[in-house]
Amino acid sequence: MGQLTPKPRKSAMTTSAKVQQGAAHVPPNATDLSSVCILCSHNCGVKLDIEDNIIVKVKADKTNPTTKGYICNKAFAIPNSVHHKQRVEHPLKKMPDGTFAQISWDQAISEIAAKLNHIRHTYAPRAVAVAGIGGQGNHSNVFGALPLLYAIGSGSFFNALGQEKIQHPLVDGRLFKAGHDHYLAGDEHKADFVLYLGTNPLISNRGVNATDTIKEIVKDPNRQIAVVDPRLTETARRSDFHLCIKPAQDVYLMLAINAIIVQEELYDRDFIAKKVKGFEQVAAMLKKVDREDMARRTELAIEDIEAVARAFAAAPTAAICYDLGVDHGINTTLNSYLIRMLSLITGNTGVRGGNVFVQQFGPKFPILPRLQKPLESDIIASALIAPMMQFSPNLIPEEILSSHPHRIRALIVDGANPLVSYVDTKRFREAFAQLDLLVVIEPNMTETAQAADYVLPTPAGYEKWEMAVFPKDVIYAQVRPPVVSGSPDALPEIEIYHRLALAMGIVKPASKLIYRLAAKATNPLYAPAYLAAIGALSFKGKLSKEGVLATVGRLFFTLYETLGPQLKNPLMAYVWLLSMGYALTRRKQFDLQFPEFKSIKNPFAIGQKVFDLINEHPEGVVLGLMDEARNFEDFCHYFDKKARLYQADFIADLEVLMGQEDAVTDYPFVLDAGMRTGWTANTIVRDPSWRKGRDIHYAMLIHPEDAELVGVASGDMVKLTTKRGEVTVPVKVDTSTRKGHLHLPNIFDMQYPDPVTGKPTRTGVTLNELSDVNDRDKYTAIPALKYVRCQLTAVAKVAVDAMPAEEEAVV
Ligand SMILES: Nc1nc2c(c(=O)[nH]1)N[C@H]1C(S)=C(S)[C@@H](COP(=O)(O)OP(=O)(O)OC[C@H]3O[C@@H](n4cnc5c(=O)[nH]c(N)nc54)[C@H](O)[C@@H]3O)O[C@H]1N2
Ligand SMILES: Nc1nc2c(c(=O)[nH]1)N[C@H]1C(S)=C(S)[C@@H](COP(=O)(O)OP(=O)(O)OC[C@H]3O[C@@H](n4cnc5c(=O)[nH]c(N)nc54)[C@H](O)[C@@H]3O)O[C@H]1N2
Ligand code: SF4
Ligand SMILES: [Mo]
Repeated sequence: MGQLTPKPRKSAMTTSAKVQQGAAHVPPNATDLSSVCILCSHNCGVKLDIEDNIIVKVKADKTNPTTKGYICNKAFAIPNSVHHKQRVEHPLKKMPDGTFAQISWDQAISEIAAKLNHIRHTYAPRAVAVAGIGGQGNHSNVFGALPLLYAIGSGSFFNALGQEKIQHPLVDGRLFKAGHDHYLAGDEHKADFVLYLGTNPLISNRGVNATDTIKEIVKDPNRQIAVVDPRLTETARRSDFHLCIKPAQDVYLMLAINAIIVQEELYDRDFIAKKVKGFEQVAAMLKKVDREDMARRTELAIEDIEAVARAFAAAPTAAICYDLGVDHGINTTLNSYLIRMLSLITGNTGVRGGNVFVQQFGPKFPILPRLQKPLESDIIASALIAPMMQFSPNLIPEEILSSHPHRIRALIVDGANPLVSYVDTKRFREAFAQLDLLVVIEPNMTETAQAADYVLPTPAGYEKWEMAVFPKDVIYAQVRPPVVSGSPDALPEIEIYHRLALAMGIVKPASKLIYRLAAKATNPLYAPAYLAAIGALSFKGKLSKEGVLATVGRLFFTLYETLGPQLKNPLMAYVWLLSMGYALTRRKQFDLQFPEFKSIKNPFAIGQKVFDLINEHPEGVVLGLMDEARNFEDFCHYFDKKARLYQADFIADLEVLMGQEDAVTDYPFVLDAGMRTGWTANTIVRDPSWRKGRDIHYAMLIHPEDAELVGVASGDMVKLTTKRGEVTVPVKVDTSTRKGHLHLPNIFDMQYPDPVTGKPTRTGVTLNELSDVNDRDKYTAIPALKYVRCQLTAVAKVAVDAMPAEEEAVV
């Protein structure tokens, strides 16, 4: 049954008071405040001007040490993401009649804490789950949400990376025994040859300052680009080779390219001898691959594939950059494997200009023990960025609907909008209806918030202290202060989790001694004593994996409670811990950037230096460099520093695929359900007025011959049907699209009040009414959003006054 809720202690009040005070003290007018753009993971540095507490101007920040003045058009939508009509201002509770009532924080926290305690004690800790965290640029919530799960012993963690990128660490874990704190990225800005697979960086800005990088490559006669994409994209137009592949056939293309390199002996013998184990077994498979048959499946000319394979192998350095075209395709894990195979056999892994292991700021921290397997599948989790294993959000519905007593019953959604952005909205709605508790932590009244039992308001990423921790090719940190103040009744996520932890009774009160040590923690002589004290307080004498995790969880909360109030914002307590951990475990990288501090021996003094540097540089600071000569060895954790190229199950799967043909289906078209355009930013900007021009930005691209076949012209509506649902969308006839292929921008329908009538109005397409939670990768459950089979039928022209406002313009 529910546990008693301890009374809030004095220390907690101190921290909370400080948080709120911080928000209130932002000056209403200011210019050139350093911040970042949170609309994609590139996190460009920006300078913001503020008038009357409104962001009025966004400028590129030339002083940001990684993006150096780079931005794209979307940055100008930052104000729209903050100042709009759908903000949540107070804690809300769903009433029996379905409306929301405003409640106090004390009521919200004590009721939610009692329910979470009841669920974890009556059923199992894993019945409490978290979905979301992070998003594109507000990552501070990780320091609250994960400790809460750790402290109660739940491994039910689902994150956006789990639905697009966890196949990368899964494969890297097997091939290199790599940890969570790395990402194997194409080093395209230094490469002689770049293979872009299923990505359109000129629009999505993937990589390092993509537009500038691509311009430089195009200008240089000695560098080349190959693009594999069914569409003649903006990036493909700039390429030397465009392989206009049949959708979802990348696995055959990659088999062909690897096979050509082995069959023609174009591989890098020295590199393989030094760094690769298992090449012979893989080569034996590749020698048998029938390249002509692979070409037939991809609908590419074999000569074109050979030209790309040979150019890749011949280039002094060659990088592979791949993204959703492959990640959200079918066979996503096998493709990640084949991509690493190509990089390894051509000697391009861990090499500048090839694919390098990049990392984020923080300590070299081992992946925390795996706590659980899913109840309903064999899918395993992987850890990426955070040391905790995460699952694909695709598993959430079945883990809620399971008949197992330990099924998920309470879900905290924080930094995600599952009823819009997660796959298979219908299935999610069915599952959410079976939850005992849905809590949504949000700055905005989203579709998921509407379905919640409690909505907890949190400041937007420009109204609180924040940071973003995506890996880059330098070790980099930028912690940004708020630039505007939001609702005085909103609380940063870390404060919300801390209050929950107190109310749930999962943290012990800190002694006066710990407070005294905390007051001196920023003195390197006292830092070890403070860390030892909070470690000892958090440890409950259990060395089991649950015990270790719970210690970590409690330590994070005690740190927040005791060090947080000493610093200019409680978030800085975590930054301080990361700084210490970084200095203790990655000194080499720090020394490469700051050779002048080599003589300082005390790692805690270096940690304090790191912390001070972050405080002094709200525009961001480079804190370390990769050791270029040992990049491979630094991240390949096998004792002999050799990659394990041969993976028996992957090879067996590939052999099966080579013997299979495409299944015949009733759905003749392939839909790319989420193309990035200059006017898409996931679900972050709800107010659609940032999209300029008269076009319908969410119109679906269709090849001219297909349009003729269906009997539609640009601006006409079609009914698009999949096995899961149907939508009616306008089309745009587009000659760069491949026949049989369709692209819908990832502009979701997030109903927003019309500026004149105030009536909720369509803003996009309910894309995930079309997708199926079961169309997923067998290793990771990553959804095949780039391969949604569908049918099209023309919709009879509708009278203009029956059309929603935005569609009138084109009919
Ligand atoms: N402007 C903008 N930028 C963004 C975002 C945004 O919303 N807007 N979102 C950010 C996020 S979260 C992400 S994950 C990234 C994604 O960034 P990208 O992956 O670069 O973007 P997409 O447009 O989703 O897909 C890339 C390409 O895959 C191609 N493709 C489709 N099917 C296939 C296939 O079967 N094989 C191959 N080889 N290619 C295929 C498409 O034609 C498309 O050109 O963008 C980030 N950047
Ligand atoms: N059909 C289809 N579905 C897709 C995709 C696709 O291409 N097609 N792309 C997928 C991809 S690659 C991604 S990355 C996901 C992204 O989808 P999600 O994981 O849902 O993430 P976001 O769209 O970034 O937005 C998350 C939510 O965070 C809220 N938010 C903003 N700032 C803060 C903050 O400071 N704190 C908190 N707590 N919340 C905040 C926003 O209001 C928004 O509701 O979508 C996926 N879904
Ligand atoms: S949306 Fe544009 S400006 Fe914003 S972070 Fe991404 S690339 Fe930079
Ligand atoms: Mo993404």
